[in-house]
Amino acid sequence: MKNILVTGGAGFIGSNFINHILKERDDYFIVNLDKLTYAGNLENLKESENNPNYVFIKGDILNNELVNYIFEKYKIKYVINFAAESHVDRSILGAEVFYRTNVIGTNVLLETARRFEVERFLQVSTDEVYGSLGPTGLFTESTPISPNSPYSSSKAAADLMVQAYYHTYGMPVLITRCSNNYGPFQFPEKLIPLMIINTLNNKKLPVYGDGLNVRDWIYVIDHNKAVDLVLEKGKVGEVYNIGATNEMRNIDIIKLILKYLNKGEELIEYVKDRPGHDRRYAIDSSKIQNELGWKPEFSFESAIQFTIDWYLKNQSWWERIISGDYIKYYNEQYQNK
Ligand code: NAD
Ligand code: TDX
Repeated sequence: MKNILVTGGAGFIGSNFINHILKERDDYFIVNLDKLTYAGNLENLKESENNPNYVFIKGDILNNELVNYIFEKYKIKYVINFAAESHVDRSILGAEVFYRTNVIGTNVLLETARRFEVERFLQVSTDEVYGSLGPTGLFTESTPISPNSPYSSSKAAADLMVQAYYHTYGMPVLITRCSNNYGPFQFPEKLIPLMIINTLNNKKLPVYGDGLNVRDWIYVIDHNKAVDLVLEKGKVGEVYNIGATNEMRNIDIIKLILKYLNKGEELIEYVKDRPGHDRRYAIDSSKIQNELGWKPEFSFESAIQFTIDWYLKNQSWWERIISGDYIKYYNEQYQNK
């Protein structure tokens, strides 16, 4: 049995990881440490909560004593660090918590993992650490780090720290850098779920700037399969880019959602641009494909339809979210645009 600490497992990607992996494998015992911030939601884990190979602990990765207790009690040998403040717009409204969780929190995990001599420590990073691309070219693992938002700078800081622990202490670390994810359980502050839910509610669809910014989209299960593979087979000290070669302009995604839901384009509203808005992300994932044999399995055409249908079928999941603190955030983020 492999005892794995998964942090941030009640969020979008982490919960999909746990639900998927517990179905696929019986050799993992997963301890999920999550603070349950606004983004953490135990409803995402209903199908896993009674699994004998799973335990949930509510707590903060910044809590040294708690983290130490978990490593000791559960004899943790593997760590996957998904826990983070993850939304760029929120980092622009208030950056401090991003540096606390994403940088210092990662340091607490690294230090503890070092003391307990873990076998693998996987840091879940993002393509945003590379900054922004012009109209051509792709991010490779050797593209220099050049983050532009408080969020991406906090993720880049964590990456550099993880690499320093490899070089200084010989810690068996791995870093994955994935492009934009979509799928079930994504918090509706992010582009795709926000646009689906606003469309269903006949609310305006706020497009930042000219709507021509490009993101490279990957279905969350493809990302998680890659994370699992890197944990098992990745070479320590290395970075692996993850992406599905699916670049799209924001406005085209929004139009696709409108069309699928049979709504008109009059809902689209161009608003003030995001400050420092990165123009284009695009991932070269040939390293993980050639060295570890990973490749994306889901086509965008079918997985985006599945995702929209999921939000249609799971209205009570997102209605509970958008009736709470979300209203305050939404008004602050979008009121003066
Ligand atoms: P999310 O915001 O949906 O979930 C984050 C989770 O972390 C939540 O459950 C939250 O409660 C938990 N958390 C936050 N602070 C914590 C703390 N101090 N202690 C313990 N738990 C804490 O984020 P996500 O979209 O699932 O992203 C997961 C990871 O993947 C992040 O590290 C993010 O940077 C990275 N990533 C995300 C994307 C994407 O498109 N969403 C792409 C590439 C990389
Ligand atoms: O209301 C909106 N209007 C809009 O035009 C929102 C929320 C977004 N956008 C644009 C901004 C981006 O160009 O859509 C694009 C995608 O925005 P987000 O969903 O906020 O994602 P992004 O900023 O690209 O960052 C995401 O991908 C990398 C995740 O949030 C990060 O956690 C991940 O690291």
